[in-house]
Amino acid sequence: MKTIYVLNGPNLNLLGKRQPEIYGHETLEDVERLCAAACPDSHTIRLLQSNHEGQIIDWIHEAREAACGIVINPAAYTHTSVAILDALNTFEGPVIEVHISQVHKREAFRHHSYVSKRADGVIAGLGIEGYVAGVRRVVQLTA
Ligand code: DHK
Repeated sequence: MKTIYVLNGPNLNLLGKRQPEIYGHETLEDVERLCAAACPDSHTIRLLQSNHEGQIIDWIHEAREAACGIVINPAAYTHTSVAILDALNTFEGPVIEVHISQVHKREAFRHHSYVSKRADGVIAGLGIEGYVAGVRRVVQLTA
């Protein structure tokens, strides 16, 4: 069984409650359910969320041994974190970057992503379906 890490950054624990006009009404539990349902028998997901940069980096290090691929919504760390980029650069499998909102339609500071310098695919603006697309892509690349 291959494991896909689905990593989530700050404030995504409030998904469904936080600015639903931007991020929607669905929760991280909904994301987990949809991603699990998108996996064939050969794959499973481990969905994690933290408001702390170092914790996300520790999970990326853990993924080096434990995961076949990573789907990551780094949230605000997308735009600021060289440390998360560096951690992802130590990971050998596919990395798919997901943003629930269409970041390029939003404030200019959301247009730049450090994580995109490593990501094999970038998805923005599909709502939580973006995670499902990310998981499907990792499955395809690691079948
Ligand atoms: C989520 C966040 O929390 C923001 O900081 C990013 C991203 C966008 C999203 O669309 O999922 O800028």
